[in-house]
Amino acid sequence: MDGMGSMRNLLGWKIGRWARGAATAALTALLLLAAGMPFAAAEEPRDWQLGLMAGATPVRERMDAFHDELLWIITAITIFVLGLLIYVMVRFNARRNPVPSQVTHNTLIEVIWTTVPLIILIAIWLPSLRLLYYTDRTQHADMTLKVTGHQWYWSYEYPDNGGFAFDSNVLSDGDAAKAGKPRLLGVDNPVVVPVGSVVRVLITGTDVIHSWYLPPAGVQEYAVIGRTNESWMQFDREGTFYGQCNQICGLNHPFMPIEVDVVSKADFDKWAAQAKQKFAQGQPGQPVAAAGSDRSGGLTLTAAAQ
Ligand SMILES: [Cu+2]
Repeated sequence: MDGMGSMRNLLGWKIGRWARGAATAALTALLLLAAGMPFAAAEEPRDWQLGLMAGATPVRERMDAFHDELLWIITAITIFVLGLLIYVMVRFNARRNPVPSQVTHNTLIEVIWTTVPLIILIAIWLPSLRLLYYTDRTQHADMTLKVTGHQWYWSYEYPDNGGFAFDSNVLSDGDAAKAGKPRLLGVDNPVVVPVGSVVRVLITGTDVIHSWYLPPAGVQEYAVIGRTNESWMQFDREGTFYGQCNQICGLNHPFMPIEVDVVSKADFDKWAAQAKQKFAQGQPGQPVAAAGSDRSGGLTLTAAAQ
C-alpha cells in the first residue's frame, strides 16, 4: 500500500510539473505574440518567424493558399513513400526471405502507380494555372504604375495621376539609418500607392533584364527591354513594403531595392499633387504627356534618357 501511495504521489508531482510547464509555455507564447505585434506592422521578417511573411494583396493571399495546399500534398506523399520504404525494409529483407520471390510484374499495381501520380499532377496543375491567370492582369484598374528597370535603379511613372516620373535609388547605410529604414531596402523616392485601389503595374527595362519583385504583393515581373510585362496589386492595408530586383543584372544588382508606401486615398492624392510639382523637371525620365499606349512608356523613357 505504501508503495502504491508513493507511486501516486510521484505521478501527481509529475503531472503537476507538466501542467506548470504547459502553463509557462502558453504564457511565453502569448507574450511572444504580443511582443511580435508591433513588428508585424513594420512589414519585415521577424526573428524566429515561421512560414512566409504576411501578404497584403489578394494575389499573395491566393499564392499562400496554394502554397499551403501543396505543402499538404507533398507531406502526404513523403509520409506515404517513407512508409513504403520502411515496410519493404522490414517485410522483404534478405534475412526474412532466404529464398527470394520470383514475382516481377503486377498489372493492377502498375496501372495504379501510373494513374495516381497523374491524378495528383492534374490536381496541382489546374489550380496553379488558374492562379497564374489570376496574377496575370486585372480587368478593372483604378490607376496604372509604370516601372522601368535601369542599371542600377528603378524609375516610376504615374500616367493617371499627372504623368510625373521619378527615379528611385537605394539609400546609403548612413542615410537609411537616419531615415529609420532597413539597410539596402530603403530608397530615396519610394513608390506610393493608395490602399484598396487596384493598381495595374506595367514593367519594362532600358538596358539589361531586371525583375521587379515585391513579395508582399505577390508580384514578380521581368523588366525586359522593348517589352511591357503586366501585373497588378491591391493592398489591403497601409504600410511600407519592400522588395528587390531578383534578376542578376550586373555589378550593383543588390543595390536596387523597391520600397512601396501604401497610404490612404486622401494622402495619396496629396502626395501625387506634390510629386507632380517636385518631379516636374530635372529627372532623366521626363513626364509622359499622355498615357496613350501602354507599350510606349519604357521607350519614351529610353528616348528621354539619351
Ligand atoms: Cu536589376
